[in-house]
Amino acid sequence: MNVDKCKKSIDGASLQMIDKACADCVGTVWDRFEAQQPQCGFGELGVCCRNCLSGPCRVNPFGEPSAGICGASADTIVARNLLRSVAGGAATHVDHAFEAVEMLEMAAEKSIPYDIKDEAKLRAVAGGLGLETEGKDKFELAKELAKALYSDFAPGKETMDFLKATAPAERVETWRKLGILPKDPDLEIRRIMHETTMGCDADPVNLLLNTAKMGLVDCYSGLKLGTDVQDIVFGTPMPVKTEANLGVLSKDKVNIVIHGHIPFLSEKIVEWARRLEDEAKAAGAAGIQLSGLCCTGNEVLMRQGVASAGNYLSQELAIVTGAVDLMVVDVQCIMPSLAQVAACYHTKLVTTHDIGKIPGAEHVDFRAEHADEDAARIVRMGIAAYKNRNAAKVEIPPQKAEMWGGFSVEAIVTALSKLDAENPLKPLVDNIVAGNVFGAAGIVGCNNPRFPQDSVIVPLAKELLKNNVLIVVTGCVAHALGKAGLMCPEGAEKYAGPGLLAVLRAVGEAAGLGGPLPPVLHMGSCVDNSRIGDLLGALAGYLGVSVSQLPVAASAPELNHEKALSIGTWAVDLGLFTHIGMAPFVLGSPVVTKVLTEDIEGLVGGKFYVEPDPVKAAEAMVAHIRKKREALGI
Ligand code: NFS
Ligand code: SF4
Repeated sequence: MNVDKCKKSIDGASLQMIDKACADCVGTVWDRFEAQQPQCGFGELGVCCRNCLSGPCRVNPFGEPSAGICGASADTIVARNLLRSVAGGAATHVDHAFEAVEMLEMAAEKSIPYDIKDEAKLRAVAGGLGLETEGKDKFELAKELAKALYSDFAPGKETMDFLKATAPAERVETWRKLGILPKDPDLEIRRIMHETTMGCDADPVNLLLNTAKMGLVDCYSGLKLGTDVQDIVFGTPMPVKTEANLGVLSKDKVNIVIHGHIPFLSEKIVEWARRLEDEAKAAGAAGIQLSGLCCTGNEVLMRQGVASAGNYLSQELAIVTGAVDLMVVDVQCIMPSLAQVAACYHTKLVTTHDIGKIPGAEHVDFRAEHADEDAARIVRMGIAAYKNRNAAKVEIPPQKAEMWGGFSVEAIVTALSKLDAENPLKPLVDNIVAGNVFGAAGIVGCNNPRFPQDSVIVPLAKELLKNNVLIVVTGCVAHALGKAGLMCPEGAEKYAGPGLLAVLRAVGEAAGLGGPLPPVLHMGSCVDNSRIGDLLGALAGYLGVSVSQLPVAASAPELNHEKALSIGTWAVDLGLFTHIGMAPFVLGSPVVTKVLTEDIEGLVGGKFYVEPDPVKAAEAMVAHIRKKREALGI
């Protein structure tokens, strides 16, 4: 445990738990990060290939060997590796969304204990796809919608209907001209695996165009599909107040922490935690305290107001408090180390998904068909574990901050309609034109142990707010800024520049929030990045311009997962200036690096920009916004 402690996190609660882990002799992600140093330079440059059994090959971008055994150059290897990673990210979102469509179908057939909660959204999405919505009850229409959505996964289409129905028309035309409109997601992902295998595509430009195509698969068969279907089944989020950080854990209650990504599990856990309060009391606890980590935490925060225990790098630390009785997980971003950390305390770790099993955890085969029984069983396992809690090992950090969530596009439009019912986007656009709101930024993505936890995210956000840039967030960035106190009305008073603050006050008062709107609006989990796309599409439509002309920028300051790469690729496809806090593994290829950070702008309007320093990154984002404002003549 030699890594300087302040190099691990800027969050006091995390630092306290890192000390406790050390005292309890529990290894954490930072110890393992240190054990990996120095990390392989070939890997970091992206020039290592093991796509066939002649390899592994390592190419030297500065000399010899300049090619792998088959002759693949650094450009080929880098582009191939990047494409596989982006396809990996897209596959997670497509699989997630497919599962959501299956759930929609089963809910429509009433064969599972889930309702269809947002009938208005059901009708809007079905209508958008050209389905006849009149004279059908919600279950009948949901069945038809599921069928239509499945058809996007079937062969034979020129491109996915859902993409054509939901992406801005100008963008669809741009993508068509570039030849990157995907046919169907399964075909495209299969083709990428084929294309990147030994002896197929060696052309870095062709590989990069197909990377851009994967960004579209990621959004329109993944993010947007997942969000819309989940809203239909669980309801579209509306503003809700909660709290964030490890201080939300309770000394007296059964603490159940939900971690992963898919709300079909977490929504049921929330329901059963509420229903089994009395059993927890009978076991001697004061009740059940639920909290969430990562994106499933965001899902239940947005819709149910469940508190946030933290983001990616806090997952082990939650258990280190000694107060977590049960952690239940499904898929993605779950460190396998949780089993070892849980074994040092009384914490029960429960896996629930076919493709998310962890040695050392207890597996409950959670199925929608018997979701109530499964969720009740898991909550009862938490209550039983509470009895094993060792008070001497419990230390809950005091930090927790007020945090607001629930800012779906529908919620934002509802709030703005209090200022102009006819034309809800007008007040926002007028304020952008007047310069009170200088522009907007979407900050999204993960933590990464390369950066002290939240150390790029928080200063970047503060700097942008100072410059009157309105911020929307998703994913682990939301937890970071919630913990830092930027996602509540007080955060507006403290951090927003004067122009922005006046607008936040006006909207907050009109919407009856009892104070200014938070300066950082929580739009959800990482699949909910589609909400940011929808908002931008609506603004561009209102102004009659392309999304790429808007005075906005995107950022993933502490990106980690392949999902962040696929989402970032889509953001660039959308025409956005996309800041990332570190280069992905591409620097071994000057061609790939130049295309991603320069040339691609001429094709789609967006590009990647790499900068680890948050203040410099904010300056570049503000400069980009200024350039876009000037081009629009505002
Ligand atoms: Ni997004 Fe969610 Fe967090 Fe990164 Fe992981 S939780 S889907 S990938 S680490 S933001
Ligand atoms: Fe080496 Fe080529 Fe095989 Fe890759 S595909 S491991 S570069 S021989």
